[in-house]
Amino acid sequence: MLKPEDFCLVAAVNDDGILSQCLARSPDVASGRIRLDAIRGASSMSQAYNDALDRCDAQIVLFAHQDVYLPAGWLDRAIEALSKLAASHPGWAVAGPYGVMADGRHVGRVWDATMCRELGDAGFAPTLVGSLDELLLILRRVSGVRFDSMLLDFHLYGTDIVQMALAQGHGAYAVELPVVHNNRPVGTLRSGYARAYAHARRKWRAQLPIWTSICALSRWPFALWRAQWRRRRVSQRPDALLADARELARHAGYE
Ligand SMILES: [Mn+2]
Repeated sequence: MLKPEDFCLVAAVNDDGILSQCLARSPDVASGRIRLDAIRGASSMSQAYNDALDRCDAQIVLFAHQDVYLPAGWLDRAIEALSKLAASHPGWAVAGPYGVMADGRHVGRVWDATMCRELGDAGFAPTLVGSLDELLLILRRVSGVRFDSMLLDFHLYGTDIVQMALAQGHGAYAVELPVVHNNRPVGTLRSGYARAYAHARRKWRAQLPIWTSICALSRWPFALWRAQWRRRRVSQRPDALLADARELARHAGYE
């Protein structure tokens, strides 16, 4: 059985206001039950996350966005769910509350502030996925799986680490551990995202197509173009959060 000391939480932070209104306000973090390692000035997410992995010795390392809120009781639920996962799927290496299966179907349960609704449904068993949403990645240190430090930018590292875990013979699972993603609209999938997409397409060319929560990685980037087109009217990302994280958690019934 896991214990609270077996967990460490890592976040790359570029807005301390958002951190304090979301992730740092999560009851398990505010009480100090989960240690938080906040990284500032990261040059790429995979580099920042690997550095954080080296700085702690926790068995279970949680990598979360600064705009994620862990509802009250989350750590106890995680201890139970991940202990069960280790019993039923001993080869698990990566997990998360929201993912996409190899056939493109989504599985998980999170409240999404931008969509103003819950994504996914309650009551699913741990499900093998080919990609996990980067809002929260749960890594099991004993697997030896790490982020690819060659990966630039701040995109597609969730899909990449899942594919690496699978390639190394481990499992990656969506588990029912709902959180609030107090996100703001993403204005563009050009520049940084398009660069990461091109890299991932080359790296995983033997596995394509790979479905992600944004669009499919495929030999021809039609899915990327479609996703870019759908976002053509999304204006600049707003500076302020759309909602109060704790109110969303209560509204969702998560606490
Ligand atoms: Mn986010």
